[in-house]
Amino acid sequence: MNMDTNKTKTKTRTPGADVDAVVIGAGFGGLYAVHKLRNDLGLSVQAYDSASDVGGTWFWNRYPGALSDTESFCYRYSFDKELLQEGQWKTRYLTQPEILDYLNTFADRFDIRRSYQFDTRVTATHFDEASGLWRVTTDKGQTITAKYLVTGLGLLSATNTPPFKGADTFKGNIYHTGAWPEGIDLSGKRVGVIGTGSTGVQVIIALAPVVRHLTVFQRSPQYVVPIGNWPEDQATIDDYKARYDEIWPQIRSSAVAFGFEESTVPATSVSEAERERVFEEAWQRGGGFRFMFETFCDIATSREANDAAADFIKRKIAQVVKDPETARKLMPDDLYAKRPLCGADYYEVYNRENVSLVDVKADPIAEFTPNGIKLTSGAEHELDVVVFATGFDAVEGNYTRMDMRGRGGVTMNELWKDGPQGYLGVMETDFPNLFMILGPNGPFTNLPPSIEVQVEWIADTIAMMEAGGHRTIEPKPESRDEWIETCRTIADMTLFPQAESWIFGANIPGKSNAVRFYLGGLGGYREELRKVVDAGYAPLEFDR
Ligand code: FAD
Ligand code: NA7
Repeated sequence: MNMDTNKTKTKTRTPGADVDAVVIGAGFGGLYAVHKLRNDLGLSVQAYDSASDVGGTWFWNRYPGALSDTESFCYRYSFDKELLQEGQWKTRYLTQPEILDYLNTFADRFDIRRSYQFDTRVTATHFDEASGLWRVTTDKGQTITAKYLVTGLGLLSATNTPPFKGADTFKGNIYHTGAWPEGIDLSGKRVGVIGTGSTGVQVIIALAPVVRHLTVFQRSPQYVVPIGNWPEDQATIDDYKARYDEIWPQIRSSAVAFGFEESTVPATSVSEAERERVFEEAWQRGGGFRFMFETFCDIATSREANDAAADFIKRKIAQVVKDPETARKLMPDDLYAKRPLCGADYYEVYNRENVSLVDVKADPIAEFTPNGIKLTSGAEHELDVVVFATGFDAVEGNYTRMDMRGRGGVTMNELWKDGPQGYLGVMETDFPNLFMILGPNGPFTNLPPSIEVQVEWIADTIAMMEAGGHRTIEPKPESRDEWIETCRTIADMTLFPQAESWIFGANIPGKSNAVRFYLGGLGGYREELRKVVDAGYAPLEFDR
C-alpha cells in the first residue's frame, strides 16, 4: 500500500488487506454503502470519486434546468426517519442544487466524507486469487487492497460525446450537460443544443427564454408530457411526512417506485371517451411515469394501448405548436416506449421567435466549423456555444472504462462484449466479492429506493460472510445465466425493446443491443433477493 488510510479510523479485519472494503462513487449509492459498511458493520472503508465532492449525478449535472422527474417526497433515502422528517422542499420536483444540498447534508450527518478521497479516478480493479483480495489502482498512482469491492459508479454517468468531425475547430465553447462547469452564463448567446432526451428537454426549456437564439438539433422526436412542477406548501409537505410509514412500503412493493399506485386497468378494456378522460387528467396532473403507468396498465405492453397514448400526445403537439412544419418535425413516429419524458411547456418553446428546430435525422450534422455546425445539405448554423445533451454510455459505461479483472485475469470487457450481464444487478461471475450498486440487469425504477434495497442486501450479505468466516462469494454461472434469461423474458413481454433508447444500448453506434434491466418492478425484484437469502444463498458459490 502506498497511501494513507488512517482517515478510515476503523481497524481493518481482513488479514493482509489494507482495508476491508473499497467503495467507488459518491452518489446516492456510494454514500449509503459507506454508511452501511463503515457505520453499521464496522468495516474499514476507503472510498473514491473522480468528482471533487459528494453528489454523483447531482455533482456533475449542473446544467440550467436540471431537475429530478421523481417527485420531491420520494427522491430521497427512506431508511432514517429523522432525516425524512427534516426533509424540506419547495416544489413538486427537486432542482439540482436542492438534491446536491440534500446529499451534502447526508454526508455531514453520517460523517461520510472522511472515508473519501475525491478528485481520484479508479483506473483498475484486479482480483488476486492467491490472496482473495481486490487490488485497486487510482489515477494518482496509488494501489490499495481490500476484501470487498463495492461499485456505485452510476448508470447514467459516463457521458456520451459523439465524435463530430471538426469539433476541435469550433471557436465557441462546447459543454456536455453531464459535466457542466459551475457559473456558465449563456444569456445573449447563440446556443445550439444537440439532443432532445430527458436532459435536452430540460435544458431547452431553461435556455429558451435566456439566450439570444436557440437552435435545437433533434435526431428523434420525443413524447413529452407536462411535468406539473407546482409549489408545494408546508401543509402538503407535512402531510407526506405524516404518511411516510404507509408511503415507503407502497413504493417498495410497487413496480416503478415513483410513489403512486400503478393502474390495473387496461386501456384496451375501456371506451375511447374514457381513455381520453384519463389521459387528459394525467396531462393536467403532470409527470412522465404517471402518464405511462398510472393511467392504464398496458401502455408499455399492448400496441393498441400504446398507440392510444401516443396519439393523445401527438394531438397535443398539433394543438400547441403553431407552425405546421415545426409540429410535423416534432411528431414522433415510433412507439411510446422509452423512459417517459416530462417538462414544463416543452412544445410551447417552439412557438418562440428565438427558437428554431433542425431535424438532423433528415439532414444530419456533417461537421463543426469554426463558426458553428454544418449539415449534410451544406446549411450552416452560426453558434457561440454548443450544448451536448447527448446522454450517456448508460449502465455499463463506467465499468467498461475501468480495467476490471476477475478470476484468471478475465476482463469485464471480455465478459460483457455482447452486452453487460450480472446477477440480480449486483454481482458477476468470476468477480468474487464485487458488489455493484445499480449494476446491469437491476430494477428500472425511481432509483433511490432501488439503491437502498440493493445496498441493504449487499450489507446483509457481507455481514453473513463475516459471521460465517467466508473468504469469497460469487454467483454460480447458471444462476447468472438464468437471471439474464428472466430479464430478457420480462423485457420481451414489453414494447421497450422495440424503441431505440439507452435502455437497450441503442443510443450509441456499435453498442450491443442487449437487455440491461429487470423490468419486473421493485416489488418483484425484492422478492427475488429475498428468495436467494431464504435459499441459504444457494445460487451463490462460497470460498471457491
Ligand atoms: P451517480 O450519482 O451517477 O454517481 C456515480 C459516481 O461514481 C459519480 O460521481 C462518478 O464520478 C463516480 N465514478 C464513476 N466511475 C468512477 C471511477 N472509475 N473512479 C472514481 N469515481 C467514479 N433517477 C431517478 O430515479 N429520478 C430522477 O428524477 C432522475 N433524474 C436524473 C436526471 C439526470 C440529469 C440524470 C443524469 C440522472 C437522473 N436520474 C434520476 C438517475 C440518477 O443517476 C440516479 O437517480 C442516482 O442519482 C444514481 O446514483 P448513483 O450513486 O448510483 O450514481
Ligand atoms: P438520452 O435520453 O440518451 O438522449 C440523448 C439525446 O441525444 C437523444 O435525443 C439522442 O437522439 C441525441 N443524440 C445522441 N447522439 C447524437 C448524435 N450523434 N447526433 C444527434 N443527436 C444525438 O440522454 P439524456 O441525458 O437526455 O437522458 C438520459 C437519462 O438521464 C434520462 O432518461 C434520465 O433518466 C436522466 P436519439 O434519440 O438517440 O435519436
